[in-house]
Amino acid sequence: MTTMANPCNISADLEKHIVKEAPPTIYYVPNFITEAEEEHLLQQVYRAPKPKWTQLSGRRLQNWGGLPNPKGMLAEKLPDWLLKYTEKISAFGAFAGKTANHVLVNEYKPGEGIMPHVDGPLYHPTVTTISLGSHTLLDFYKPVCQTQSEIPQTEERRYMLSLLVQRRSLLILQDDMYKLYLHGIQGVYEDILSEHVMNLSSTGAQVGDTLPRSTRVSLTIRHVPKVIRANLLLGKK
Ligand SMILES: O=C(O)CCC(=O)C(=O)O
Repeated sequence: MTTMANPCNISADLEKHIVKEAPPTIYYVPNFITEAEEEHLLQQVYRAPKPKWTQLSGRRLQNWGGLPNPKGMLAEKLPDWLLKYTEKISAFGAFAGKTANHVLVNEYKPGEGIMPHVDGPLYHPTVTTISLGSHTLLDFYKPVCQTQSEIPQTEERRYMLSLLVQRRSLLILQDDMYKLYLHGIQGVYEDILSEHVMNLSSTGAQVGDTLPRSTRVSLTIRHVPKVIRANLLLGKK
């Protein structure tokens, strides 16, 4: 992909990668990075000291750029190996002219996942993800409807669609796919592709394929609007 001139609008390059079969708006860019870049990024992730990792049930993570919270993120400088990608993705207009300033690194072993959730108001309403090491299947769900109380609103009933997120790809979620619908990853060892996987035409995979999972590392790249700079706290300009 070539970079665009005006980072305030989504680039024409990116428009080509809209997943038209899904509600607005999903961009899926296969092979966004090369194998060499993937290897380099994985090396950098695993080079981080042990205390950088936070172990959760079902995954572990690293926070880069600061810890977002409702009062504002105490911003830390991103390392160069991440800056290269936050700047590149921001230049496509993914954050409406702003530059991404936060990266969450998630590591999922086969059998691990993340519960359905929305990313919420701490972030500019766009999430961009580079995947390393393995594919995953990202599932989307309708929110619980407050007015329909008679029918049990199970996860199964609220399930809407899935995306095959391949290693080295870039995924961008905006609009309703960010704000309204929940996303999650089942903790399974393999994925069997169904007709509910909406981006198959850009993956080379087919309905019925069984894809065993390996360890996946995702770089979740976002913009946190409310930041407190460390030097302000120290009274420096
Ligand atoms: O690993 C992913 O692709 C999803 C991560 C995610 O949803 C999150 O960290 O909130």
